[in-house]
Amino acid sequence: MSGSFTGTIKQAFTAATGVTAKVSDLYGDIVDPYERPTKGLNTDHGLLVADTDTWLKVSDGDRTGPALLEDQIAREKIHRFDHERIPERVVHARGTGAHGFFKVYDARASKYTYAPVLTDPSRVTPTFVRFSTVQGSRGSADTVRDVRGFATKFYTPEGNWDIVGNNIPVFFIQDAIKFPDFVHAVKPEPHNEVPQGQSAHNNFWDFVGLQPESAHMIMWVMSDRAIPRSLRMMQGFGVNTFMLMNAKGERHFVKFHWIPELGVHSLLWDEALKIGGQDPDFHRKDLEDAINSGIFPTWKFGIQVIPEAREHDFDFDILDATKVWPEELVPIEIIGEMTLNKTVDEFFPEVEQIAFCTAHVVPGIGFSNDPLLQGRNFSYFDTQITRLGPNWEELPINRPVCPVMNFQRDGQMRHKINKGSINYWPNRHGIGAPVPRTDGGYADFPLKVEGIKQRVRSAKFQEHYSHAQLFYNSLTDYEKQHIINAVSFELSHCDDPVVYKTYTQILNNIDFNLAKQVAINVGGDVPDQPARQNHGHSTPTLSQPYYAPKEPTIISRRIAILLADGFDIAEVKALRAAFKVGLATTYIIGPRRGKVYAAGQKPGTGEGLQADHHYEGQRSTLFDALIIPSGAEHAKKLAENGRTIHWVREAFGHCKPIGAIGDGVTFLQEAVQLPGVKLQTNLASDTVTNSYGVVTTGVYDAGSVAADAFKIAQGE
Ligand code: HDE
Repeated sequence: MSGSFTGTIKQAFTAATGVTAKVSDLYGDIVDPYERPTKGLNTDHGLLVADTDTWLKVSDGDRTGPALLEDQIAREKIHRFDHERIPERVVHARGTGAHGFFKVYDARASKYTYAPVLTDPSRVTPTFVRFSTVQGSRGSADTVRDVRGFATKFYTPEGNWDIVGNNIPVFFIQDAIKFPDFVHAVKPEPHNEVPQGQSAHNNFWDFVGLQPESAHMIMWVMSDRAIPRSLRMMQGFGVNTFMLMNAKGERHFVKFHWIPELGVHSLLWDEALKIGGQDPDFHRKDLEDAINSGIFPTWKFGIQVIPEAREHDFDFDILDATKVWPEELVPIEIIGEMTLNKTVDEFFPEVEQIAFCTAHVVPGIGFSNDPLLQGRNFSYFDTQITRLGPNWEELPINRPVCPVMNFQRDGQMRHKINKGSINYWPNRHGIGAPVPRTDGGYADFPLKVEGIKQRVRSAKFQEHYSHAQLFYNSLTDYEKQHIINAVSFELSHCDDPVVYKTYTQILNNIDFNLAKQVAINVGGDVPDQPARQNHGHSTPTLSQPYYAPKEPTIISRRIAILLADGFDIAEVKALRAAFKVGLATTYIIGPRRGKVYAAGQKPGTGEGLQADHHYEGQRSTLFDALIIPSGAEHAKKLAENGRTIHWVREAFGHCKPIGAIGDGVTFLQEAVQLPGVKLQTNLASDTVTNSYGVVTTGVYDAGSVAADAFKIAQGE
């Protein structure tokens, strides 16, 4: 990767950049010209409501008689309620979003494009991002194994530009015409609407087994990428190949990239499964909490660029969305960054009504002949008409911040009122004359096209395994093991032997060991030799740890402090202060959601520390790290409690960083007395760091608290 990515964490965003032109556009027009004598509830036609609790009825004053239809106030309330739901998105129904802004560092991209949004460093472009899962419906859980949508709308003075991307750089299919089949196969099965928020079922694995172009994508979806720790810790990819055009009229193929400053991190599968039940809104709340506490998620923006003349220089087709452009061949140039700095005020009009369209580009950006993209350009506009109606682009969250003037008219829910008698072009007044290209009009890229009309895919589109292998080869051993586990989980949920046997054979085209292990786990036919030679290529940039910030950070991490009565208050205070400096959040987990008493403290004296949660209230899965401070009585009580022992064992099993001090170390040792686990501890002296991510210290030194705290949280 080239460019200015340093991995440093920046937190500084001024109030000035906090309110973007789009946010003012959304809220700037609310004016109440009338001072009402009485304030209160109104009907939609403006009537003040005296009683919203009781339907108008015939009554003898004692007993209630029939309700009267004439009660307009009651009827309106019910009518409006009856029609609150709109069709959910056919895919990506479950999501959340936030406002932000985008800036480029300098004009370096002007050698590729004349789009000011990508070349003018003085611009602050408002953005809105919607993150989503794909398979589940609107109410499904956040932490399911799935691709995450990462769709960004840039509100530029030249019009809206949408990058409707995912957190995975490739896709399941090569040609848009296969999309309905793919979505039908992955969605709940038609006869019983099972499963929800999962791809672990016969139909999905049947389809991908018969559609080997999905092999590369399957490797990604079975990897840790599909269970992110946070929406703030995911990469984003435009996936499709777009075009850039510069002022000289030269064209370049381009792919768009988002790289999170906090690094790319995942949950473990066991955590993801449990959080799905414990807190189905985990990601949604995580995004909201971070932004509301001023820890604004930031992504570097990068482009991979290939000059038009080099279109055919690669052993894969650069228009094939099932292939990556390896960074060794095409480096990413980092040209800007985006920050999300405002949560939404109302979910429906912002997150539900935002509507993206891949065909929304601005001058200087255009489309390649990527067959997936071409189909998407048709589909997005079309789907919004079903979901929101033909005037969907007039909705406040969708309307551009630049003026919109054209002769599109009428249709359901038209908001705009045009003046005058002209609604066509050309007209005798010259109203609405198209702007010449040289003066900002959108210029289509001149491109000579010739060929024979036929349903074909080009030769390079026929090769499906080389990039799947490249991805698999590039992973660390534990990432590979996670894929073996994930595919085994999914295929074990398929009860038709044809399905899991076929897929085992597909896997053998990618990696022999992967296929063997999965076949053993799920009852497939265990292969005795690879179906194809491994090309042996790998690239570090496909593995998650590559994106770890260069300066380790605990920013926005959730740290649990496990307490029973009798803990050491000085330690806990010092630890909390140190974590606060690192912008991590600490939570006291205690025997009750009330005061927990330190050694020497008594109830009823005003002493004690307020617990955030009871041991049962929040599980270890919802935290990034765990601290057990000292205190003889507290450690004894923790050791007597099955729930706290489970807390520690579960955190340990999930490889969470665990810190323990003094008596807390004794408890920790007792709790994790598991076969093969021997914690190195030395209660008489300083910090000991175990390979398990456990940090223990016998004597607590308040002077070095900050250093210890950071070490603990990072599990060094
Ligand atoms: Fe989508 N996709 N898609 N998709 N997609 C939709 O549009 C479609 C594809 C993606 O937060 C739909 O407004 C076709 C790739 C995201 O509102 C629909 C094809 C990528 C979102 C649609 C694809 C995506 C959608 C459903 C194959 C990654 C959520 C609701 C040719 C680059 C946007 C909607 C949001 C949503 C069609 C493939 C990403 C039906 C036909 C590849 C992030 O129009």
